[in-house]
Amino acid sequence: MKLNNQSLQQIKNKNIVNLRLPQYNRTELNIGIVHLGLGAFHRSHQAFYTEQALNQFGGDWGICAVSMRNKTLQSALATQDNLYTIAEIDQNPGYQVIGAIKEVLVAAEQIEQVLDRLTASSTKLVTLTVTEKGYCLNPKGDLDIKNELIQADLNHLSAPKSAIGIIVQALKLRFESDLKPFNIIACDNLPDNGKKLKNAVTQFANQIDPALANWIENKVAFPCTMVDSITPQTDDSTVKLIQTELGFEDLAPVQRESFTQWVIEDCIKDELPNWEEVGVIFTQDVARYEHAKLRVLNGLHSAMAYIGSVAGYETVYEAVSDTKIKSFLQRLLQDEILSTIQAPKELNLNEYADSIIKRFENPNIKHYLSQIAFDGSIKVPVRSITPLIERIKSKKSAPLLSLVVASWIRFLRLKQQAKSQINDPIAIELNTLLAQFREDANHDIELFIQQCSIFSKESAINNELIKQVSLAYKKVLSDEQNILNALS
Ligand code: CS2
Repeated sequence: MKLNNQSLQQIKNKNIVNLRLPQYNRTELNIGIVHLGLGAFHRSHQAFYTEQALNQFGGDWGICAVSMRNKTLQSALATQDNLYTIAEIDQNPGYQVIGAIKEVLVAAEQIEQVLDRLTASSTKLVTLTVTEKGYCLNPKGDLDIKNELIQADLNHLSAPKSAIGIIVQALKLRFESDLKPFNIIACDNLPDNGKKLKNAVTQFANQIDPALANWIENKVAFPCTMVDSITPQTDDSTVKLIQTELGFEDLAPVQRESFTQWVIEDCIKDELPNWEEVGVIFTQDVARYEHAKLRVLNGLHSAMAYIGSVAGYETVYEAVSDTKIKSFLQRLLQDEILSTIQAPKELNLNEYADSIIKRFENPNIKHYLSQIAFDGSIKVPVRSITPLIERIKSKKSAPLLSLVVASWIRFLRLKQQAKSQINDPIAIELNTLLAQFREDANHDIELFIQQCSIFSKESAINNELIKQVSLAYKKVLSDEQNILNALS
């Protein structure tokens, strides 16, 4: 039996205990949210919270989910009326069929429909998971005007390609027809995500019409958020699991841990889905949650991604099961990271850190290190280089954070030497720098830090960075075959 509107009743009749199904009348559900960046994370996280709110309170908060380019998911979901299952794969697995996504569009091919949806008066909210690079920012956090997509959109805004261009064009059309704007919720892992998005959107708008930029500045809320739930890419094992455990075919399920958290800055004055009643935290203090999560969870993830990959591991579970890596992560937290975090009052940082390591130890989740290792030039500065620089500024050394940065650089060098693809928005620049390496730690690290565009040009800081990261890189190079010896 295939999952779709028709089979839902039959599935319901099976009374499967650990399966939750939509509780509302889906045919009457209208769309109130447009989501940009349809991927596994949106479906496992924001769509899940919206589904909980619909189940308990109803409301016209159906989602139009927009994939920026990829059509695969659209085709798979179309065969099952856009229904799909979330498999929570902890010790006691739980399943939930999500009905909140009513429509799926592909921006690269259906831009008119996307803009129609965004300019419909019924659209109240836009949410966004376009990954860090989708914000098209330069290292200073401003809109990267030189970015190819931004250039293309500035020249041809009626058919925008970037998320920023799409948002501005939709707001422009609403502005011109005197329609209230929508509010925009950034849900990617970057600090001050809402502020950065607002910056990018208003700076883009300013290039085409300062009055529009001013309207956006004053009328659109861009709350900052912290999103969390470990969601590895879907693979065949999830499809099989659902077939065996639930007895139906779902070609587009998502898998994630059962833990999930969403913290949203409390600044939207307009109506929202009843998210607060289903566990979303609304607070003025989102920056602290974000800070703690980015440095602990994402920081450790990146540390494992590079150290673990160089050591030959494939998944987070494999990496954290190595006692040398686990004890390194614990020391990294205790000695260098936790003291840089201003946590929210209600959060016990030590307990939070322990609970995150436990989440990594979930044997059922196959989270590939290669997935986390993507886009290092955007992730590593936020997760490891900034806390390292903070320690340098307060005259403290940070050999362990330096080792994470050194492992990232080593990971890149090994890729470049093997001529395998570096998945990074600045891959060309990285490859050019890496090609000049000589396996001499002082030379290579000085070159990298002095020339790579992600580093600022503050020479005092860079000199200290070069010193600390070179030392770590030397350790990594000295036992090429066994990076784990560098951890002790
Ligand atoms: C990961 C995150 O791929 C990555 O960079 O660190 O996707 C992480 O799994 C999520 O932020 C967890 O909430």
